[in-house]
Amino acid sequence: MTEFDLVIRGGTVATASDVFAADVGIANGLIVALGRDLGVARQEIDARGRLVLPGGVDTHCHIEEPPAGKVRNADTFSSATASAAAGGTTTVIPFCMQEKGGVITPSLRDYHRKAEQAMIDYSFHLIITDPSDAALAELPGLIEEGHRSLKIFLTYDNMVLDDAETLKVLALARRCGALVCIHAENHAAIAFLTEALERAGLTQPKYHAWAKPVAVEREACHRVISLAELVDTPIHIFHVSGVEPAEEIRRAQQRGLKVFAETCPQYLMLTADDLDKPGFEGAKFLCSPAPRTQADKEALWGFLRDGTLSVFSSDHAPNRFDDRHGKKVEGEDAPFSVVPNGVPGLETRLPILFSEGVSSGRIDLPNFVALSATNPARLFGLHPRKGAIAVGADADIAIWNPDRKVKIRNANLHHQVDYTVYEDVEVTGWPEITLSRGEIVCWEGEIVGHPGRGRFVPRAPYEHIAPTGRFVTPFDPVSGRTVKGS
Ligand code: DUC
Ligand code: ZN
Ligand code: ZN
Repeated sequence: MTEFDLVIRGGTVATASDVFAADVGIANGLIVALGRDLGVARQEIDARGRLVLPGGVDTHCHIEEPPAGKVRNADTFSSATASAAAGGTTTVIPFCMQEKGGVITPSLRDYHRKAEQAMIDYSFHLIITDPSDAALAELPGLIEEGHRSLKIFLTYDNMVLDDAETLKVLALARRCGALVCIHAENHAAIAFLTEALERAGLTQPKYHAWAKPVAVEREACHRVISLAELVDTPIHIFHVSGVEPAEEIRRAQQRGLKVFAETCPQYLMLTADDLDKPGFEGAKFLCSPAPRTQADKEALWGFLRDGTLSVFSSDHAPNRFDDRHGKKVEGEDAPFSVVPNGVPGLETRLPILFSEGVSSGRIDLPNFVALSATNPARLFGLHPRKGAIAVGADADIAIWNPDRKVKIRNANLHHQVDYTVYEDVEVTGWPEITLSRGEIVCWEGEIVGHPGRGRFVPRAPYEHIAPTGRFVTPFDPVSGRTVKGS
């Protein structure tokens, strides 16, 4: 008779397609059996009345990035991954950033060293800030090593790529087999609006949303979709904030393009009004794209249900509020344009989606599993090892109490940021136990995993990054060949 290392007994298992009663048998860090009344185990978890779900896969989170001027990330790999685990997440993909003017390898070496303190498994996106010949020459080797996703920005002074640079990265990604992720906002338009607002003396945090209206995001989405279509490269659009950009994406998908997209908790929970708090308080909510309207918030659920937005990530940005290395880097009277962007959220991502989605009846449980774990794992080449409860998958599992009510309090979270934008929000449903490769890393809010147990997960070529084979003219500009049937 098989002896398991661990059996999770009596729970309700949910996958991206099914919900069923089963015990989960684990051996050597893997799921080895699913069924009723599994046999002997060295350790057991009683999961009666609980949901047994794949551990979350958070494919957009900022962890221990190098300082930007005086701004420093508050989290280390150790604190960020502990926080992720406490929130039911078992794999993260943060960002290794190319230093402007430099190549990528030194940053990547350094980032791998920092990540050795992770408590859960991880992979990396490579942020390309400067697609110089030297940087582009390194990329095929780095992609081959398993770094199969790149991120580019269409805004921010020190990171923006113009259309020609964007095309270069897209073409290389297609040649080498990598997914290009995009921060889509129109840089020149934002600079123009920011300057005009500052000239008019309108510099408080609430004007961040005026400098970045939805049109700048919609335009950039449309543009990058068009550029990707020209070279037939699959893309993934990050942090979609509302209806107009989501409609651009849906149109592209309906035309058969490989355009994928995500949204994040802040766009389901916040509006531009949150930036309009007394004093500097609004800076806590300042993120890009900016939070939109109540109508956008509500409509995003429809795009999550119909698959236009197939991934739900945190975009965890660990900037402290009351800190000269965080939101207050230039003091409390500083204009919105110098406040670091982003909100923290590794630990609250899944409780928010579960509570606002499943408990509130907006999405069903398989949809929750798909958005939080299975789809991101598939889209980024981690599936079926990650994001699945299936025989042979890593035993990355979160055991949820669907009825537990928790009032979110920053004091109870495990990140090193001094605030959450969800302070006092009550959620229904909470992950009580998290396992990574069969080891309990969080038990009832207590971190029991150790830093350094997480492993880098290299990614091989996979289906989502394959081109469609369709071109806008009878010529493929990447291969230089004339093609038929376009
Ligand atoms: N974009 C991100 O992806 N994260 C934080 C800030 C930003 O603008
Ligand atoms: Zn971004
Ligand atoms: Zn981000």
